[in-house]
Amino acid sequence: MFGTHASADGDALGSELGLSRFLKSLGKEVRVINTGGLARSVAWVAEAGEVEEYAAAAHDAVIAAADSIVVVDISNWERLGAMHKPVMASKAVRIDLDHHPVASCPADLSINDTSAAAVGEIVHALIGRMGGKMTLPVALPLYVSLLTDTGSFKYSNTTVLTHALAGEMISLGVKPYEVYTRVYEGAPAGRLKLLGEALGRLTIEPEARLAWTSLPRAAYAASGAKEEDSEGVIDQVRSLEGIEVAILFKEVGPGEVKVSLRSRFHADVNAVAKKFGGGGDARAAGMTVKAPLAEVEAKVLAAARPEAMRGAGAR
Ligand SMILES: [Mn+2]
Repeated sequence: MFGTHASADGDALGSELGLSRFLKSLGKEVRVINTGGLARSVAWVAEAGEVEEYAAAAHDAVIAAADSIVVVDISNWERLGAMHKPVMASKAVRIDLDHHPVASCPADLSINDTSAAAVGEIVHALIGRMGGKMTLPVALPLYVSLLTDTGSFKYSNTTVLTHALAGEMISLGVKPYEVYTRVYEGAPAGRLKLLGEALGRLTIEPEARLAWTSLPRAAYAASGAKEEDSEGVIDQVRSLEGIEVAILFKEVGPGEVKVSLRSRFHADVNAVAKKFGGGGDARAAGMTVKAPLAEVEAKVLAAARPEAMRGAGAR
């Protein structure tokens, strides 16, 4: 039995499918149960009915009777949402597979490797340790997990191992161009329009080595976009020449703002996020702040500007 966070992304879904398909090939009885659906860009990786959406009536008995429960790619088990309670009440052996710094992990067995680019790498190693044979149905979701968590093999977490594993998966029949196209080039119109809204509001502060933008509720309405359509906007802001820190403010509700922070080389955006009750790592962090948009912008920018100057002139 598997679980991950809401709106399962490429790594969450890819690692649970990779491991569950491998275990099924050994004749194990496996159910993949998630809360909060799958991200649109990667939902195609799952076969029809392969991932079940958690419902208390259908699944509490299954969770209670399971021998083991594997939770993947989730630094805080509270993010299991409605499934958290039955998972904790079960007598099953709880296993955690993760590569995030752990916030809350009440597992019996935890395999956490923060040097892994994706949980998919950990799953690959586990299958190897079990003497398992890698096959295309297992390799495909694991490839998706590597592809998405490394930003198409370009983030700083990408290693020789990541590329070696991708090479192995390609040799098994994974088609990089096809996978890339299915994951990244199915953009709905709303996503591009929302990017336009974000770039139209871009503020560049070259003297502070910082760039930021905001997506108020009106921007979502104007573009017909969904919450998840802002994925990737922050990368566009960070791509700007000469900046160290990029910030995106998303108004997710009245008086509630989700903030994403990215840094290029020197600034520790995790330190900024922590001041507002959030977290992440030095290059990528975020938090949700309950206050009006303009107020959140002012406070976060004031905290981020000195951090953006860290290491200025060091290059
Ligand atoms: Mn991950």
